Amino acid sequence: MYILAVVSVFVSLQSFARPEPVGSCDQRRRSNQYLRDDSDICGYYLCLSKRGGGRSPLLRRCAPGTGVPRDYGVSPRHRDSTNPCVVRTSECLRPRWSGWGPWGACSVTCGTGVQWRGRRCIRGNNCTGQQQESRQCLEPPCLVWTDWINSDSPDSGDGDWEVNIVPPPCSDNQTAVAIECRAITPSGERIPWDGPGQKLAVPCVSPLGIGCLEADNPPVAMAPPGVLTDPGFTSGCLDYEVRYLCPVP
Ligand SMILES: [Ca+2]
Repeated sequence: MYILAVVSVFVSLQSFARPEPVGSCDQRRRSNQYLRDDSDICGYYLCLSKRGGGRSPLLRRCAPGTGVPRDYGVSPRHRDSTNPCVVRTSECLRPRWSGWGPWGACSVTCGTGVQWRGRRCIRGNNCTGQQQESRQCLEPPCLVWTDWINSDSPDSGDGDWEVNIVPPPCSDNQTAVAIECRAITPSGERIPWDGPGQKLAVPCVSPLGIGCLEADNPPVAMAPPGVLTDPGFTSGCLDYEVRYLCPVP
């Protein structure tokens, strides 16, 4: 989980919200062109020619104590060919955080985990406060199999009933999402519950269980002495056991 959390932080740090220029560079212009920073009045974008042709915006910072008018690029009184750092402002002297980036991936794929997001100091390097923050995230519940449960035996004389397990197999009253059943032969071998010759009163269904009435099936020829409680009766039920797939709260 720790490794996943670190990866999550890394992903988050890679996705900081970045300022964007307002508008785009005019590719045909030869004179200077400045674009406003959409998130900060203390910086701007200068359209510079790229090697190989074309012009692209590059972020520049205003001199300390000067800033860009908030209506730069919007009001016609500001021409986009003159340096926009024409306002004197103390705001551009103080360190400042960027906005928070998006939340990173949850540290787990099921159950309760943690996710992170980050921000960066976009003015100076003395921003106070946390660069990252975390929160709890909830993914679909984790699922885990119980141990195999065998709460009844054909020895009891009424067949084998692995239904309505007490106490309930899943903790905190969670409902099992799946069940598996298997049969145990008198020799101890585990075989599929739906093998030939096994007629069941309750087939393997979730969350009920599995049940076999003692008179349902023909006698079990391989039953060893002592398996049957009534000397006059020959049960055909094998001994079943069940396990449940439970959500983990
Ligand atoms: Ca059983």
